Amino acid sequence: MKRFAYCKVVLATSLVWVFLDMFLLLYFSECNKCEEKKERGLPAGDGADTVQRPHEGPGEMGKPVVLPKEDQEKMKEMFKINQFNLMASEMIALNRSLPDVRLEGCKTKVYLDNLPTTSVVIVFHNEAWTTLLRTVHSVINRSPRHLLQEIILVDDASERDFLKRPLESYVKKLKVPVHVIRMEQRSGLIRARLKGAAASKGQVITFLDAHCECTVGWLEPLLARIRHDRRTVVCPIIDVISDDTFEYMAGSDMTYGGFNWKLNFRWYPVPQREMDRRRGDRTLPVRTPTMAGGLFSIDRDYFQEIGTYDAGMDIWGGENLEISFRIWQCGGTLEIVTCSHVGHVFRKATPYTFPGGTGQIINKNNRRLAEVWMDEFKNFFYIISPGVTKVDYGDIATRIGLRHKLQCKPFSWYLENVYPDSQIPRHYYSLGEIRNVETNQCLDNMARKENEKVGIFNCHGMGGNQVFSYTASKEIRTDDLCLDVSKLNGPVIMLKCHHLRGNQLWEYDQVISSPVHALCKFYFSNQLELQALVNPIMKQNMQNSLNFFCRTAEHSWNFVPFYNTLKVALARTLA
Ligand SMILES: [Mn+2]
Repeated sequence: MKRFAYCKVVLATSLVWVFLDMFLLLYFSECNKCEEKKERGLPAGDGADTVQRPHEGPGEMGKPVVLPKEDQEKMKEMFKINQFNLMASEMIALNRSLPDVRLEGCKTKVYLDNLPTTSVVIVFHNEAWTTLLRTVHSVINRSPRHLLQEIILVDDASERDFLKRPLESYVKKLKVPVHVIRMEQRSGLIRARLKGAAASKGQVITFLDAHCECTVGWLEPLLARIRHDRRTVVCPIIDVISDDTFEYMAGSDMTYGGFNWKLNFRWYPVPQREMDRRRGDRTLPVRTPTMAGGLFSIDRDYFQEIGTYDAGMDIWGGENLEISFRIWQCGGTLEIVTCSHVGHVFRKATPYTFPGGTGQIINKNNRRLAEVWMDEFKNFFYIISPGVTKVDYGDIATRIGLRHKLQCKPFSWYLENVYPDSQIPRHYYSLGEIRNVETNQCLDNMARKENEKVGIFNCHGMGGNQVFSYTASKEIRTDDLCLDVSKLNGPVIMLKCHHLRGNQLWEYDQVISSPVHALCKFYFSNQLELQALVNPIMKQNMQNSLNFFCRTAEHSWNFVPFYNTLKVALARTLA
């Protein structure tokens, strides 16, 4: 009996101890995590973060600055200097607080301790003091100190005095090394970045624009991807800083980079296949076909290996698509890291002057891009941009040599594997005009925008607005717009191509009395004129009479499009 009582006591005390242990274990392990999270969440800087700093004053927490009526005149005058609201910018603290705009799932991610260090390279030309230094302060305050090697400011021959001595003495006092490098003459973004990159010592180079603001936790997820695979090139989500009020607005993680036939960079919705690949987890990086160009991180040695930038390109423009195509075609990966947010002041007009004129420079750069990387798909660019083929693009032998040396894949591979929803179709039947052979009138997009009617105009045979492609997925598209018949009794309009067929599906059938298109009285042609073509499929399939008919989601409608009986032919116009 006595022994039993003894046992009970021992059992009870040991149980107490077990519970106590478990409690302590849980308590401390939880707390460890908290400490760690706190550490990583906070910037290593002087406390200009979202937690510790008072959130009063103009623009704090990314709030818009609204100027009183009496300042409007002066504000408008100052706006012209940089093409953003300089007056508002000057009212906002250089280390203002910003909201944490990350997805919830991003805030708790933990990164390896041995991330590579980075040099941040910022090119500027006549930048405003406040926007430039707000960029610098946001980098310093929101980057873990041990990951930030240095900041390199490359001055592309600015004329403003405050960007000379005063800038140098200001940045000397900062607690991160900030070097100011000067270009001897106006050289443009591409060459200035190359100079900054050559001077950098970090394992990674992070390029930023000169009017950015980095938010909490922006750097670690970028570096973690490069640590994971050094051939991954990463971009943050680019948030919008209003050029009017400097309000900070979170960018979307549901768009990624593409381009149109004119080789303009454009944002498009992240397609379903990319959501599926990530199993719906929006905190995972998005594979993006192209980058916007202003903000990205790249392993320093890898940047050299894949051929930095095309030094034959001038000033600015096209270099972002060039490096995007090159990364993908030559074995790398390009991602948007959705847990990293950096704001950028988007402007409606450029304050810069370009030696030689913007248009000519961009045409030259884009020709180099098309000639080196795009193979036969360059025809889409040439046919929609009449005149561009006359622009001299210099010598591309070294870039072609680079492509061979790196054994880069063809552009068709890129379209097939990286960008199947591209505006340039991987497979297509025709690229040319759609002509009414009786009236010599052509379908013409009339430079109209999305949601407007497609027009008809005298054929000019110059391409441009009269270029349409009938693609293998049976769309009729002009650039990134598709002919769409979504309205009952309505006109045929141009809508963003959705790749879902439906109202954008155009069938052609050599048998005119096909039962399907009897429902749909829309047809383009009963006579085809087809000349030498880019694509052999075209020749084979389209030498005979060609009728388009629409097949839409609703088979039973009885609509009469506005050019119901238009007779057209497809002809190639590219010289
Ligand atoms: Mn910019």
